[in-house]
Amino acid sequence: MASDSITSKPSITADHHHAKDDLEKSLVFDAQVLRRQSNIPQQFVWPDHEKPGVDAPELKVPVIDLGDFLSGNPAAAMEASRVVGEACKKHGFFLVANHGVDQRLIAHAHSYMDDFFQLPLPEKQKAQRKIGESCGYASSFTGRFSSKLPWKETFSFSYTAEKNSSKNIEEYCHERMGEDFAEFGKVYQNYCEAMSNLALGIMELIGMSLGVSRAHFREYFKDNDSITRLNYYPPCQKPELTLGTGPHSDPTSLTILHQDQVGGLQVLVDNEWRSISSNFDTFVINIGDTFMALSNGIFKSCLHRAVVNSQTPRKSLAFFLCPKNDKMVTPPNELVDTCNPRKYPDFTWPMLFEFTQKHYRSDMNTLEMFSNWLQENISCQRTCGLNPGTRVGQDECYGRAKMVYT
Ligand SMILES: O=C(O)CCC(=O)C(=O)O
Repeated sequence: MASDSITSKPSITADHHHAKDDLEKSLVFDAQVLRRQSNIPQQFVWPDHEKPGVDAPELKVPVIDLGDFLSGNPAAAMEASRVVGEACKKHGFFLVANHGVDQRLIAHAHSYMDDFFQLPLPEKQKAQRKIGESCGYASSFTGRFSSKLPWKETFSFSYTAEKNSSKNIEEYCHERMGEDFAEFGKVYQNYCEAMSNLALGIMELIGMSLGVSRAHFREYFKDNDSITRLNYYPPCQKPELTLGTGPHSDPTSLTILHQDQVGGLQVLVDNEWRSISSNFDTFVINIGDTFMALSNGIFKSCLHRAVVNSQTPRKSLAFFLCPKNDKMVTPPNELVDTCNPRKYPDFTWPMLFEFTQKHYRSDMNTLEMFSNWLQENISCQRTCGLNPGTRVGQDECYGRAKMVYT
């Protein structure tokens, strides 16, 4: 999950709202116009060391056939969990096939994306996402950052698996986009439900592979408060200068990505960018920072990015599994001992989310920076008696990195 995933030097800044104000006045990412321009605005040009190279060799990631596991075969579950464990210790990426998600639902989710992103900009902006929110439309991140902007548009939804709140995406779409979007909202509500179920199945395999009970992480994520993001990458006439999504590790727990046939996802393994080829029949799964903390650092959350091309728009749908908002992110006892002591402090997902939205652009160091920041705030809390993030007028208590923002 690129936070939207533009990297910065690892520092916590307090004055980004000034740059933001200037930008809001000047730059608009209207994909219908920009996709044809032979020169791209400077804000989208990435530094030389981060520009995409020529061709990234393919990364062969394991394809886990979930068919037998889902139909209850214990030997298949053992074998699948072994392969999942190996991949998650190495780079955190694997594919799942025969996943049981209705292909028609996936096809609908893609076709409604085409309809939405082809709308004129003012129509899409009816659902404009505000800074700090996790829902809505964003045309690049022109309102948030001043450089290294991603060449993409996104539409994000919050999803909660808790019973009795099952219609939230439908309601949101209806409210922001109007009655014509009722069916659109229903498709993504159903898609999120399917993703949440799939994620809980994968959590069983992950629990087995880590040597905790099969039910542990399934139970932990049962009431997940997750996010789905539709990524739309318009063609770019200078694809060698920019990135669709900048290098980042996902701050969330587990990502289930469905990409169309165009391709563009790349993962950094052994210091080399490698591509993950697209296959409409599979989902790409990766571990995020929150799960890295839950596994006490045993599973890796790995740096990835997306490149763009000059000809064809590209779409991907990302479901970011997150714990229920009030759940503490703390590893099970089985994963902590004297040889493998606690690596990260306890936190809740909303604390990490807020950190990535207000104080830090997600990159490969997010979890480490967040842990340091939390430790500082815990000691500050002991001194000043306030919880991290407590508002005092317009100020907030953030330890040594005291933040002031409006
Ligand atoms: O579109 C892709 O392939 C990657 C998307 C991604 O990394 C994200 O949305 O965080």
